[in-house]
Amino acid sequence: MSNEDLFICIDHVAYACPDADEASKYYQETFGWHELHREENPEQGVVEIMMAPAAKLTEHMTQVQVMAPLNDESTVAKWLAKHNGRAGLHHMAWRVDDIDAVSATLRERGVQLLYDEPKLGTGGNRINFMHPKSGKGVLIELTQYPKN
Ligand code: MC0
Repeated sequence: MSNEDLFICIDHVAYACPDADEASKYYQETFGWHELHREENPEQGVVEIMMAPAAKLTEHMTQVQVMAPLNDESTVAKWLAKHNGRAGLHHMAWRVDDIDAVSATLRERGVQLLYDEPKLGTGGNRINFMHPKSGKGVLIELTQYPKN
């Protein structure tokens, strides 16, 4: 794949906190942001709320994903514990058109992806993650929207 075809935009930046409802309320009341979507993802061990300054999502808008652990086994619970329970930025997600092709190209370039095959993400997206070592200290998610 050529470099131009790899990534579309920053889809979202993920904020990890102990209480997603409390954080969403703060975003709404203080910043006037909107909840665009929410769901629980048991496989990832999170409840997550997609938020934006606009009430409607436009094509390349970056959202904030407010997420909290569903249980103590969640990777996000582990991350919060490591940070003494303090909320903060957890990862960013880069939108791709074809996660299989992008993953193959990244692997050829020596990037370590966490899963052999993409897993289910928010809104039915197909997702994978680059290990923080491959993201220069940042956990980076790849996310592909469902194809019609
Ligand atoms: C860990 N590390 C991070 C990090 N988490 N670096 C940057 N950002 C993070 N969020 C670093 C640690 O500091 C450590 O570095 C090394 O990675 C190993 O960390 P660990 O504490 O020993 O933890 P592990 O290895 O057990 O797990 C880390 C790993 C895990 C990234 C593999 O968190 C994971 O599987 N994450 C992917 C799944 C995930 O995060 N799901 C929640 C979002 P040193 O230098 O000390 O070795 S789900 C989601 O987002 C979905 C719903 C969606 O958007 O659709």
